[in-house]
Amino acid sequence: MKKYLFSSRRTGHIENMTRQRVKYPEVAKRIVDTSDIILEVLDARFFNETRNTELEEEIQKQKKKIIYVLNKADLLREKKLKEIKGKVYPYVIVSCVKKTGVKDLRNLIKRIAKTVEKREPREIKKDKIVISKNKKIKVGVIGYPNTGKSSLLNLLSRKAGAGIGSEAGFTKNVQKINLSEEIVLIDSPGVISEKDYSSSDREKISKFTIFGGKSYTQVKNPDEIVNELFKNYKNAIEKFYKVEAETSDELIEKIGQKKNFLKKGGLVNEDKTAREILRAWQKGEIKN
Ligand SMILES: Nc1nc2c(ncn2[C@@H]2O[C@H](COP(=O)(O)OP(=O)(O)OP(=O)(O)O)[C@@H](O)[C@H]2O)c(=O)[nH]1
Ligand SMILES: [Mg+2]
Repeated sequence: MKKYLFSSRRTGHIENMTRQRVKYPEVAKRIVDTSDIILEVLDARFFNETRNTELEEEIQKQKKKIIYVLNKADLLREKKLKEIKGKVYPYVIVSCVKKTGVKDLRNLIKRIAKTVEKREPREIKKDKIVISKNKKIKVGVIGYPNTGKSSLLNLLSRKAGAGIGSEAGFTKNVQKINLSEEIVLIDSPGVISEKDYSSSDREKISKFTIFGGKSYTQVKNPDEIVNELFKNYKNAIEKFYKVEAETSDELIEKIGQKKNFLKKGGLVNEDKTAREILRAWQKGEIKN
């Protein structure tokens, strides 16, 4: 049932995958074109890294309103929470898990909606932008894969309307939900900024995997990504697994031993162990 955004190995449909990958940024761009207000959902832990500066420029160019939604606040320590305040504007700090900040966001949307100039309403129909009869104010939700766009929509609508998935690239098409009589919310698939995305550049792949853009289940070389992670978050990983290591190879070795992730012959299963580390990281169990 599920299609995978990046993994061609898994399905074998390489062409299909490539075509899809090209399509998503276009969908996000169309959301910007047709919306009056854009919610950019960011992972509060990596809010700079999960920003899409290309789309933000487009939003500015088109003089649309933006609201930065710093989600997953439950995964941040108090000190970090303080640090991120006011770094982007206007912003709301939310947690879809703890259900905090949602009321503030709803109020902010309503307040900004009142300031939206009436322009000729447009909407996406069968992949094309058309003049719309619908006079509702459109609020488009954009953001990096896996930042919680669909979760947020569910909360805002108080209905379990939009599908949620724990794998990056879950939402495949555009979904709409009424926020009020006058306001409609539009979900979209997650996209990584063009400058940060690559299907071959290992450094880029490592980076966007660390920030949640690609699921730990789908990466080809989990050990390479653990190596990158280790460079920046050594202490956090050591603390979480209660091990000490000089190198990321040693780290994988020790955690594999500890978890008893062994192959035939008793050697540590490095792939499985590295994925476990990435899983814990992506789920926010390892806190930095
Ligand atoms: N800890 C935590 N996890 C969250 C929060 N919001 C969403 N998640 C989790 O993040 C994962 C992705 O959530 P989605 O709502 O599917 O994210 P999305 O941005 O729609 O993802 P795509 O459609 O793949 O781009 C799920 O496992 C959610 O449970 C939050 O506030 N805190
Ligand atoms: Mg989604």
